[in-house]
Amino acid sequence: MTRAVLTHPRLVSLEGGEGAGKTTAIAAIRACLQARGHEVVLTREPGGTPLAERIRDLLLDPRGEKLEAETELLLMFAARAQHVRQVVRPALQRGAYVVSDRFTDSSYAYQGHGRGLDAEWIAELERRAVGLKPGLTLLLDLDVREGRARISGRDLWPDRIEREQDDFFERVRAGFRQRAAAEPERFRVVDAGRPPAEVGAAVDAALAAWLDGQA
Ligand code: T5A
Repeated sequence: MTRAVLTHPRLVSLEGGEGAGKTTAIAAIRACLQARGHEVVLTREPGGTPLAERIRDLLLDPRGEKLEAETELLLMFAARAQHVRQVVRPALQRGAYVVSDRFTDSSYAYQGHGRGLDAEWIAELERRAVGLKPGLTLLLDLDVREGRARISGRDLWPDRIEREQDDFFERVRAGFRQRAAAEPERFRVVDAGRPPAEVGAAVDAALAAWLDGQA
């Protein structure tokens, strides 16, 4: 049986490479939606439920045995299946906006483009384990070295994925940009190389224009 991936207008995702400023930009998204009187649920991937947060810990812990690319992909989707059923769908059903710091596009970019896993396999997991995609995805696009420089001052103990080399993150960035070009109605690309206040204003403007277009 073919399962469809439905686009939900109240599911908004924020994507980007390491240190792109997602955490900072999410405040602008919440403020914009709340100013219009909407309930907002902020969440993140991998994570968002107690079990999915435990899977996140497994995924990001740099210690122990090497995590194979296939294992990494399946753990991302195990966390996502739990997150979608326990948090995302119930919130959408009661009328809230769900703003997710990363969603399935990260699996296409990191595990697909970054690790080289088959996009059709990821699409099959998306159809079977997720079944939903955001109505709006804000992609914070940033030079790889600049993103890494931003987080290098913060992280004394980089996580397992942050330890990858620049060429991995260049493939991830190209993957995000390719997805944005393929789905221009869903993606808005924001230049994240500017000061935080300017990035926040650009995120706010992109979201407001998109919401006005929905009305
Ligand atoms: N992952 C995730 C996959 O491989 N597949 C998947 O399917 C999913 C869902 C965890 C990791 O999991 C991977 C991707 C990740 O490697 P994460 O927690 O979102 O995902 O990890 P990061 O992207 O690494 O999160 P960061 O916190 O590092 O980045 P943010 O949230 O984009 O950046 P933020 O806002 O914390 O800012 C980073 C630093 O930069 C400064 C901030 O003050 C902060 O110090 N900063 C700026 N500095 C200058 N100018 C600006 N405009 C700035 N904006 C922020």
